[in-house]
Amino acid sequence: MASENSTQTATEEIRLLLIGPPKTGQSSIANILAGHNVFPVGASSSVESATPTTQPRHFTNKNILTDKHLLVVDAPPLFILKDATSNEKDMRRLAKCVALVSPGPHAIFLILSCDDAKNERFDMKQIVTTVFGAEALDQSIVVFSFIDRLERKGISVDDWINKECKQQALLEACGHRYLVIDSSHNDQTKHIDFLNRTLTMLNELWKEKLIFKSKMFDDIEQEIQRQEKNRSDLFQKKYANNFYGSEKALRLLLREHMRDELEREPILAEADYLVVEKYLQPIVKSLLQEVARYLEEEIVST
Ligand SMILES: Nc1nc2c(ncn2[C@@H]2O[C@H](COP(=O)(O)OP(=O)(O)OP(=O)(O)O)[C@@H](O)[C@H]2O)c(=O)[nH]1
Ligand SMILES: [Mg+2]
Repeated sequence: MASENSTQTATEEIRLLLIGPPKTGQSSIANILAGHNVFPVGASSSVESATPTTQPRHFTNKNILTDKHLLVVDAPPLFILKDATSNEKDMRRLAKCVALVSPGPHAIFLILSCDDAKNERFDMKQIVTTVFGAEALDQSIVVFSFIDRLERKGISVDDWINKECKQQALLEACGHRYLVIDSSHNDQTKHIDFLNRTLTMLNELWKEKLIFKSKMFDDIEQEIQRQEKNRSDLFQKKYANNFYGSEKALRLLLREHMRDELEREPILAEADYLVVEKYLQPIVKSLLQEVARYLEEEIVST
């Protein structure tokens, strides 16, 4: 962790992408990782996803790591797709999040609750493979939330993971990397412990491979760089002329600016969307079946 008065300009960043089914405490965990309450957390009783899908989805903490920026992207639940006609809007939201972590995430956090009845409805292994490709699992960490519910039932986390948890195939595919947390509390000591465990796991993971890359991310990055070039005059005027850091640090600043634009401006999102669309079209088609099943079960259970 960075010291409070660290003055060195960051020249690198760590990008974390969080995905998972709705209502798993994903935004709460995103806040813990980001070190700030920036992602809206909703009431667990409401049926609708509490984090509005139009809400900003990214936050960069510039002080939490020594000499690095930490980008946290809280992706919308992958089950927001309703039917074939509402796909486009939802695909754009997903496309935006993919563009926000360009040129590729350093780690993908798959957020699931310690509730198998709920988890069984989502095949995260299949979803991650469909959206990002099977190699993305090599760069993924499973986070089980709601462990307080196990504790209340008198079940130890280890017992639950080893004897009851039905996510063994996913855990195996992710190299048995997992973390557990009760993300409902603002308990700083627990948060720091979780962050330390996260950092240890990330350091282990990065011994193998630092960034998850794919053809999709390469193409998106190319498009973003093209957009950055188009805006270079504007950037020069606004930033570069008064910037005294290194070239690398300036690039980080510009990317930060691009991400803000990406979330605000429909024109830029449009350009990115066109690039991502060709990847997401077939993905969405294959996800639709899963979504239809989820919605059917949701209707039955309400
Ligand atoms: N008991 C318990 N409640 C939790 C835990 N994590 C989050 N919550 C609560 O669950 C509710 C939803 O939390 P969020 O962080 O918004 O979950 P989310 O997955 O982002 O939800 P959506 O964005 O609405 O899909 C809030 O009331 C949280 O306080 C946990 O580990 N245990
Ligand atoms: Mg949320």
